[in-house]
Amino acid sequence: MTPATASELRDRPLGPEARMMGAYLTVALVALFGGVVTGLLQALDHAGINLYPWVSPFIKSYYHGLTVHGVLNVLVWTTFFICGFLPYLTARALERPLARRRLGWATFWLMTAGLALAAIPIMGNAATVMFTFYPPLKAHWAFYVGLTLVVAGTWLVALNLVLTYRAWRRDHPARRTPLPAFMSLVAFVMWTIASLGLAAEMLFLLIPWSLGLVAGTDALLARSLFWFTGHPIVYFWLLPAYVSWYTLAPRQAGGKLFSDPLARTSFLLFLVLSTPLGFHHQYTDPGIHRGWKLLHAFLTFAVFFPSLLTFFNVTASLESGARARGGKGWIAWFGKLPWGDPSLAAQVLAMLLFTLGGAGGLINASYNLNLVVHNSAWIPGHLHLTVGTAVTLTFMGITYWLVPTLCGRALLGRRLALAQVWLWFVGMAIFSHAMHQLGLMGAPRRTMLGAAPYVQPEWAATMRWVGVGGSILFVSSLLYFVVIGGTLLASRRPAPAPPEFAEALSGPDHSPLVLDRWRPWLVLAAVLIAIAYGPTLVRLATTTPLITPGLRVW
Ligand code: HAS
Ligand code: CU
Repeated sequence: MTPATASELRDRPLGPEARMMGAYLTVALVALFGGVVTGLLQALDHAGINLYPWVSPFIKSYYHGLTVHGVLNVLVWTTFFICGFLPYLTARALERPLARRRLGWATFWLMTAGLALAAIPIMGNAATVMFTFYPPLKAHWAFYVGLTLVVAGTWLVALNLVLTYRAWRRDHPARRTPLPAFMSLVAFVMWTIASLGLAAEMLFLLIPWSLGLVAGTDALLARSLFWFTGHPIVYFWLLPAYVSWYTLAPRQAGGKLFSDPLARTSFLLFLVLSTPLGFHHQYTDPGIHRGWKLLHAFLTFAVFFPSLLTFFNVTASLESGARARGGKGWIAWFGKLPWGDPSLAAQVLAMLLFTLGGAGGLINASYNLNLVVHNSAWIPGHLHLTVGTAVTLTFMGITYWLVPTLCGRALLGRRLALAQVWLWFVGMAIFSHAMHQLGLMGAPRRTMLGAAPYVQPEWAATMRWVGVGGSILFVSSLLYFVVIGGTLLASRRPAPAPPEFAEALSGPDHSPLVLDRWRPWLVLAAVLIAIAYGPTLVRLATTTPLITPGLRVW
């Protein structure tokens, strides 16, 4: 079969890659819906409104709802969106279909089956362990097995991307990999390395334990393996948003990508630096030497750098667009961005809040300051600016061109979509500010504060703002589903062409060849991981007795 050309792929909205994207997106959107509904209940609890008795046939407790919220939003919405989106963009960028289409569909069904398996105990309140599932909290085995199947599915997506890239490379031995395909590959290769920790935790600890094959487990070893994956997973969510910020948003803004080589550099730094720093989630855990924790702190500061490169490069790219549209001055150009386009507005607003979330990340990463914020409401404040806005609002913005492209109908309700993205921005600013502040006042995270006897009088006003912000976010989500649903069901106008990939002011041919090589970066990543994790993981794995019994506290 001859590969389809880019224009064929584009003009054939329901081509195979697009259909697969549509399938993943459907699951992702259903998950997001469940996630935002449970989120509202939590925010209202903090404002003193307890709706849990009303939903008790479905949601048995605050902690049951929190598990549903976390799993659906950060694990399912993100992962399913990404597994559809990056292969779809890669096929467009390489101007060829995925190497193994049937493998692609088998992967989708494997992941969906895994999700369904995990959903049974989650909905049945037999896996109320939150999205981090720290033992000794113990879930039903189907929860662990189901999530493991989802992770195995992501590896098959990676395999398909690598095979597609290799076939393209055979046909184009001398060309630089097109940027969107290169970035998608980096994201999936990084994730494949990073997910080994979670796979080990599932296969050697949690699955045998939940099946009763071993008597006990160990919290520290499990947490260490979890965070081996749990930190880099945040970049697995973030990098696809970056792909859009680098390769599509500049064009949507009417400009060009400032520097292609700098963009590649940033992604290669993520490949090398994303994994060896998970101890920044475990500064307070006993049993890990503080020297290793300090090393992970320094490496966390290092992985901050590729995001700074992104800040610079993306801002310069947006600026080129705004100036081409008549923008002037040092700052005033910002107003000349095409703010009437909900897809771009969503992404730029996501960037603005992410700037604050990134600064907060640096505070979390600082070994000593972490003691002030760890396990406090500050941390959910941080994660809602990052995965809850940088990623989620960007993905929503992407769907504002993607859904029309997939269904062939123009977006219905552009103004409603604009209201939606601004409401998300405002709602999240209020919500996350209140959460950060509560954390600094000492309020714990992951707690039904509405029922806590130790709530301090000075928390009360801020807790109400959590409810206000959460309610605005919920309204924004409803508008989002109205716009998407309306487009699918009621739009009668044909869809405009999807955004083209941005050209670069400084293009790929300016980049040194080493930026299109894989081996040196993979070796460097492996060496850093071995140094940062090797001694601790070997010691824990060889000396830890697996004797802790499971707990079910819900
Ligand atoms: Fe984080 C905890 C440190 C980024 C998600 N993080 C979490 C948790 C989650 C999460 C879910 O070191 C909670 C986990 C749990 O349940 O326990 N995080 C960081 C650092 C970064 C960071 C240093 N986090 C993320 C991203 C996430 C995410 C991204 C999801 C997608 N985080 C931590 C630490 C903890 C933590 C500790 C543990 C805390 C504890 O004690 O438990 C950095 O990667 C951030 C870098 C970001 C920047 C911003 C760059 C800005 C850009 C926008 C450009 C803007 C433009 C607009 C162009 C440097 C790229 C124009 C703007 C103009 C102003 C003109
Ligand atoms: Cu982290």
